[in-house]
Amino acid sequence: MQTTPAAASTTISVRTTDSGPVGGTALFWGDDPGPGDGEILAACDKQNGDGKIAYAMAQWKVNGEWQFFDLIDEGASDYESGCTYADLPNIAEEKIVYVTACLKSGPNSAREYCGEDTARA
Ligand SMILES: [Ca+2]
Ligand SMILES: [Ca+2]
Repeated sequence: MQTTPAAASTTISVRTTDSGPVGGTALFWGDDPGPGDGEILAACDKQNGDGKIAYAMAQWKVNGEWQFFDLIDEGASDYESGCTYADLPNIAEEKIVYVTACLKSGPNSAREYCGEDTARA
């Protein structure tokens, strides 16, 4: 894991590291635009027909223990680009969250082309 940056943003977009047009992104909102200030994670499949789906993961620590949440965006079997969103379990405000964006060949396939960045809950 990286060291904690001095000032991470509350809203970030993380790109997968594949070459050419980006295959996928992970989005994180540290403050839900709706009621409350909860956190939202999204995976976005940005490329139709490339045989890859998007994977997003968020990790943060509670009392020294790593917490973990992930989701995939299958892009309607890879024929439609878009995003899949999920409300995250409550994360303490200002907590640093590590957000990872990867591609996969299928829901149970290995993670590929992973990019990572940090945000604030
Ligand atoms: Ca928040
Ligand atoms: Ca795709």
